[in-house]
Amino acid sequence: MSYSIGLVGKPSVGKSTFFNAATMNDVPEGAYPFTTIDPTVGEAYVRVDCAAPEFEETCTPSVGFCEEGTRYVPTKLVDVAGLIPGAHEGNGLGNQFLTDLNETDVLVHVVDFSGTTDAEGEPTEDHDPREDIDFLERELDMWYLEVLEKGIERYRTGYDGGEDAIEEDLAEQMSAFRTNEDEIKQVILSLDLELDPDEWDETDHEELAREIRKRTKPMVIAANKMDTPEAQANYAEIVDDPDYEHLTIVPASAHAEKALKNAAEQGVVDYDAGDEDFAIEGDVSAEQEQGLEQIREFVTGYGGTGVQQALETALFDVLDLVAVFPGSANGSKSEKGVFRDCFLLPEGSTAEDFAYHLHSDIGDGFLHAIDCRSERQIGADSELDHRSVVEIVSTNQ
Ligand SMILES: Nc1nc2c(ncn2[C@@H]2O[C@H](COP(=O)(O)OP(=O)(O)OP(=O)(O)O)[C@@H](O)[C@H]2O)c(=O)[nH]1
Ligand SMILES: [Mg+2]
Repeated sequence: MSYSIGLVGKPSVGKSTFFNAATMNDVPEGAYPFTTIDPTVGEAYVRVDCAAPEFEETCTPSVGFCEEGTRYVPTKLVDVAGLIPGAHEGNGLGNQFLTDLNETDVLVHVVDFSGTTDAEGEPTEDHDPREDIDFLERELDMWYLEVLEKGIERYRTGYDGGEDAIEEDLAEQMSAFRTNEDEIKQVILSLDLELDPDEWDETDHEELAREIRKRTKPMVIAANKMDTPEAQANYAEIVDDPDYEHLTIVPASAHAEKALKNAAEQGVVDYDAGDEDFAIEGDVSAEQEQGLEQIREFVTGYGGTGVQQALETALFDVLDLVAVFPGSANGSKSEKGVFRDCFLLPEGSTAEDFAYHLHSDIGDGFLHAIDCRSERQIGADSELDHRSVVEIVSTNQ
């Protein structure tokens, strides 16, 4: 299974530019709203320090690529159309886009931190990016609320004939959000509510919708257009605002990432996605050099262009995934393609989960696993750390 990251936000914040920079695709970008209409799916990458050098192996990735000891593990990236206020009621391009979001595991909310686009993506000045952060959360919450209320209705009318528990009806109604009865029940209890919707008021409905949204649509904010002084000023102010402290905000410039990747393709700079600096190596005009030096000031100041960092924050910090390499304990000599694969699994995954992830037959025949670094046997229940190298011993190899 590969994970999917959704790029969301109001029109003209730079979603497509971000998408193109991350995937090196060519989706139209434009300074007008709704440049993108259909969601576009591409392959982006997250970086993992490759384990192969520790084993004096070479690495031949089956997917993605490896560059000087860094594995670039593929992830799906979806460029969604812009959301405007009232999308849950069908405004702008409406509900379809909310539905597209359900196909994703985690969201990167691209926000125009420069404040030069209004709520609908039209040019303006001094727009407060906080309004956009609030708006997107509110829009998603309203959408969840609508579906939640349908679930309550379903419970009240005994829609499917049975005497289902409330969490059962809600989980069924909200199944597209990838939630389940246990999670719904946990959320209800965590808000100190009864397991009886007759005891809930409108505020309780809203809180429930919000809490379920938070759990099922975890989010990173990409503070985009940080190459502009306006965005830098807004960023400094917002990361200091206690009301926004709980958010994960990554400063980013999709423009800078794209410029550096283009320059790297032309052989003008030595730059790999996510690097915090670059070297100019080709012949450049004075003008080009000046442009690159401006970008350098930005990337060295913020620790990269932020595009790669936002994707990695989404998968490793927000979704808490770990990367696991299937290995071979006795120093195997490559025939098995020891460092072909690198899988992303939820944190807390055990050796046995990993076996099932490889193949259900391997899981069914699971005997034990071997931690290839220590060459020690590990049991079915041992949890795997990030960058584990594990061999599975199964009766069904
Ligand atoms: N300064 C600056 N401008 C950017 C950056 N990223 C995007 N832009 C500009 O912002 C405008 C909108 O970019 P798009 O990528 O088309 O925005 P979008 O969010 O996909 O817009 P819709 O498809 O209409 O929803 C374009 O003029 C881009 O050149 C950035 O990092 N810095
Ligand atoms: Mg777009």
